[in-house]
Amino acid sequence: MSTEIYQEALDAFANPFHEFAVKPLTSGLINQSFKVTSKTSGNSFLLQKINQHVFPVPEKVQHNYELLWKYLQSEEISFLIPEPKKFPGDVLLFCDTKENYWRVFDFIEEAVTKPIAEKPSEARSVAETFGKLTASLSGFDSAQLHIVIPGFHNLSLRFNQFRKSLHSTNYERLQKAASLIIELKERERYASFFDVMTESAEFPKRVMHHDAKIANILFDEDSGKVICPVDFDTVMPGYFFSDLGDMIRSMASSESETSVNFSDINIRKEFYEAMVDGYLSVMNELLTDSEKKYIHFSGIIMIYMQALRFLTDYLNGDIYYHIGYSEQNFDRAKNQLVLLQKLEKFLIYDYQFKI
Ligand code: GN1
Ligand code: MG
Repeated sequence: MSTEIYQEALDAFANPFHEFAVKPLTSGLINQSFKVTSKTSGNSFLLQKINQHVFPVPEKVQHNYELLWKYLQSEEISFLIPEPKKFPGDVLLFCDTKENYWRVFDFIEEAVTKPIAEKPSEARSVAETFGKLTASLSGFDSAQLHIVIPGFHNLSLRFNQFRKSLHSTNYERLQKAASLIIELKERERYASFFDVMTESAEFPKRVMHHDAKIANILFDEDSGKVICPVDFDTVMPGYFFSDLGDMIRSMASSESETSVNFSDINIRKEFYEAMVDGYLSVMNELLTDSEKKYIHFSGIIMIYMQALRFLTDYLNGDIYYHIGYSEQNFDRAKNQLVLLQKLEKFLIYDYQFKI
């Protein structure tokens, strides 16, 4: 009898007498995913264990996805998202005897993901795609969505969590992080600016993906075209800068977020401009004047937030993000801080930006 973590869920979803090849997919930092392929038919599906430390009520995550799926189907909006598959009993979630929660998606074949954008046109189409997601859902009542992680992209909250992590007793880590801590503290004004912005009616809540990095886009292996976004766990009402900001974070950078070649991290102007242009080409009508005026804050807010989150987790002892090696959260935070510094310089010189 196999003791693999996924076995019970796999048996519940599929015919236990069939043989399957199961391949772990390792790129996510939160959930555990497996590509399962039937040895008989050759067809595959995606089996995923929801991280309950991050999503304590998995039902809420699945409820949100079902709402989105149904809305996008019923409105006949041509916006593709992966089909959620049901377990016997017509349910979207399976709880195994260890109280792990599992779900299944249609597996989209001949698709690839990328940690970094290869050309500006690619960055533009990703920006159009995430823009279209929000635009397609502009008629959807976002109040129906569960807030799966309260304050998820609230920069002040993230700053406060960072401040608390400074009380850590891991002195070795505090010492190693000393210069990063100073740099991040010096930028507290971004959190204050975030508060001012989000208190104003000029910054309305919209349906946001909240993890709009390029790694969450499937591309067609042959044509290189965008197929669809994935990872909708954090779709919630939020502010416009979340998605554009995560795109800038993951596509304007010349290095991926896992890179430790810190001196090679730069802002790629053509990619940056392609994204802002692509996003506006879809969202221009929906955005308020203030949102457009402050559009260049998007990257600043999200990169700063990610640097805070990675360093907070490092100081807290790696309790949130999966890590591949002991100092990875430190390296991730440093990567994001360097990127933030490069973006600040870029915006000051190229956009006469005042920060
Ligand atoms: C996490 O879902 P995943 O592993 O792609 C995180 C995002 C971060 C991202 C950094 C729920 O994304 O907020 O931006 O890592 N998701 C959650 O790559 O915290
Ligand atoms: Mg995610």
